Amino acid sequence: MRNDFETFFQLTKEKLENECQTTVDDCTASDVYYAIASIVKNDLIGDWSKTENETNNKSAKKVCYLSMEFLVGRLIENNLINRGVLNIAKETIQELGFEPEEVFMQEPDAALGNGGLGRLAACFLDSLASLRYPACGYGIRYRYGLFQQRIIQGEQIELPDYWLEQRYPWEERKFEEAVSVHFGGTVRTSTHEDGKLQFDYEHTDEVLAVPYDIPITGFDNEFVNTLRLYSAETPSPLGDPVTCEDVAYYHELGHEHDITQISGYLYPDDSSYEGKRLRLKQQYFLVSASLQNMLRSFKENSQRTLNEFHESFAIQINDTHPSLAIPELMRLLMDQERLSWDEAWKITTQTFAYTNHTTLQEALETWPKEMLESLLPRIYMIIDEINERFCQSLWFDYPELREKIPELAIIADDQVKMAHLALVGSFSVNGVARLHTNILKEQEMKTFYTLFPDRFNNKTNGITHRRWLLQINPSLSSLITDAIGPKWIHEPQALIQLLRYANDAPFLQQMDEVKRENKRLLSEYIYQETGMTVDENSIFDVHVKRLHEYKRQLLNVFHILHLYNELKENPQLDVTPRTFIFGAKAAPNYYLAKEIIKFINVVASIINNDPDVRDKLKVIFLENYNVSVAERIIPATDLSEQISTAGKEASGTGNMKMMMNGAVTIGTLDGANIEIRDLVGDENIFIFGLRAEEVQAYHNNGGYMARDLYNTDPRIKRILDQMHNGTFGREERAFKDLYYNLLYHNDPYFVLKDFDAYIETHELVERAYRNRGEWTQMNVANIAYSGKFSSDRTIQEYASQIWKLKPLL
Ligand code: 26W
Repeated sequence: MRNDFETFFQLTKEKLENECQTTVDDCTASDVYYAIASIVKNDLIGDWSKTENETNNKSAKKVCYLSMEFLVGRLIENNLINRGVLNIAKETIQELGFEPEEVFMQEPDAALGNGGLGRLAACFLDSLASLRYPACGYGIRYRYGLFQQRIIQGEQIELPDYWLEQRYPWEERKFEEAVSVHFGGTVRTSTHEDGKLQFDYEHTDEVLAVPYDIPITGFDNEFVNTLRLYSAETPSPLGDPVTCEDVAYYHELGHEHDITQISGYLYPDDSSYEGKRLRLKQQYFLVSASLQNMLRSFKENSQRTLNEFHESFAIQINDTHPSLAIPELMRLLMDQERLSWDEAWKITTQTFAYTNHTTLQEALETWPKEMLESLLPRIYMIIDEINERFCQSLWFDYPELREKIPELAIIADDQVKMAHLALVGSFSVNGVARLHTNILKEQEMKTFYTLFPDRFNNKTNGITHRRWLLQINPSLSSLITDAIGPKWIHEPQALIQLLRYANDAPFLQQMDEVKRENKRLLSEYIYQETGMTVDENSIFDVHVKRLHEYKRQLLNVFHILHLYNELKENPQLDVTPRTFIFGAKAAPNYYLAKEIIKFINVVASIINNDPDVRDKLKVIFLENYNVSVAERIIPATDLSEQISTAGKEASGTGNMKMMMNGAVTIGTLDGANIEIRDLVGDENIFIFGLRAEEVQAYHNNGGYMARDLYNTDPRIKRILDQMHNGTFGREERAFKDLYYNLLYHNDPYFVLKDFDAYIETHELVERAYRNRGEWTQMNVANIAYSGKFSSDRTIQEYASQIWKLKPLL
């Protein structure tokens, strides 16, 4: 089938007739989508079970990636590329009278994540399969993904994302592999005839965890791993409730809702922890189902003994959200497999590895003791024992740390600190960029680092270049392949060879044309979505990521307002036209973030309707920013805004996607921006602002007075006064809370402090952009050095340094 148009077209025709009950002449884009997805699915099924069987037969070690989020986006195009049939599929679609995009966009985004953490998990799965590492992603099959965002009169409105409305062609329901997860109830302690203590978990509420498997295809390698997403359903003694008639019985019991809502919706917070009971149920549901599944397949397939469980499985917990996996494995090994505490603990601490993704205090999870105790009594008992033994080992083995025990304890002030549990129960703890890992070692987890120095390691994030370059930017990809050959697709570090073309005028010309065409395509999308026309020759200055104060979308708007005020004063000002593009969802309960969205949109409506400036400045807020929208914006970006307060953005991954598509970064020395700068050099990036250690110094010693800048910098005074003196056509004191937060809460993210440097740096950007040759050379340099930021490099590091995993060759 691979490279034979006739066969593919014929297959499509049959699918349309047999599965979509339509014909080549009457089919819709949706029919064609289902037909092609079905062809690809059928084609990979064989490789899917072959991968599974080979992994088991060779009892190859497997990594299990536990995550509450997998921000997958669409799979159709990714799977067509990985299975090597994209071109013939496109030809077939055109032959049927449709545009490929028209068919691909029939697939809903699987938006089962909030932002960076969730998308990283999806990129990792793509790299694991493409590098032939046996792996399985474990997550929750939320019926509602991250909310759909609508901007109504400048304000964010959230709409439910019922992504499973239409049949989702990639998933396989595996009812036969369902397991039960137990909540509540009581623990009866007794002594077993083998003399050991016995813990019987009784009177529990039972929930059925039904797995839905999604194939994760490798690139051009017949390797297919699995993403297993669990759905919460009411246990039914009569077999699969979806197939058997007698479900009514449970309906009237009425607790069906309590059960099914466990996989109802994704919590839309990406930085502030909310101690919601349902969220805790979701976390335990995920880890118990996953571990029961691993233990079952271990016992069915492995020749190893339980004490060698960690030889068969490495389990990565994606932030603290799945860290209940540690006490759950202890429960299963002791209560089910009858191992002793020490045997179980030895296995557990050789199996788990933990990744930290944020140092924001408000994001750190601490569950109330009584909530854990009532919902998961046996798990709480085990956490309590882990804590007891840990504190005792501190007392006896580290007398110098005795006064720090309360600070290090897992349970303190009736709160269970999930980060401490993850740290004590894992053999590896990694940060996601060099600066972030150093901050963990020297600040956030300083004492733990002195305790367990060998556990700490850095794994700088990465992105899959197959989606974020090859798929979304085919014109740039073929230009690169024409220049340096196709090696980069398998070995992204080969992109470095592009440096040979940095002074090759024809190549630079073609690079320019590629970017210009991508900007034209995005302009069309912007017009279609917003009715706004944008100037393709303007600088596309892009700021797309979740809305959070530390990501400083506000600083970006202050630059725009500064330019606006300058132009209003002097309309002849010679500035290169700029199109500012924003995309950002705010957590629904994050008031200030929603105020910033409102502020951006008010500023946009003023500027875009002001005849004095609108041919020089345009501000676009693209609603419902998600994976598919990012795929449209990133190839067209000139300037990538990565302006977080230094020390706050653990890594960032959008910065890497922009770099790989030739965009030039304006940013602070934060997260992975530093490693981008280290590679491209100061001549190919625009760095400004406070360093992380300077920000930390202000936190430790004070000394920053935002109001002084208001009183001394007339540009800042003017902008802040405009913020609430009705300039923006809103009632008085419109954005008073943003205003007060800056002046009376002393600007916690140093927006005013970095204002001057930011403005100056944008002037440097202005100058550089005017020199087209120089700018295009900067694009080439950024692409050339982006190979390091492929998640293939990241995964190879995890595999060799943490998971001790070998590819299945
Ligand atoms: C409990 C609520 C909650 C939910 C999600 C708190 C924190 C999170 C995530 C850890 C937030 C997140 O996505 N962090 C981002 O992770 C990326 C992948 O490592 C990094 O690149 C980003 O810098 C980091 O903000």
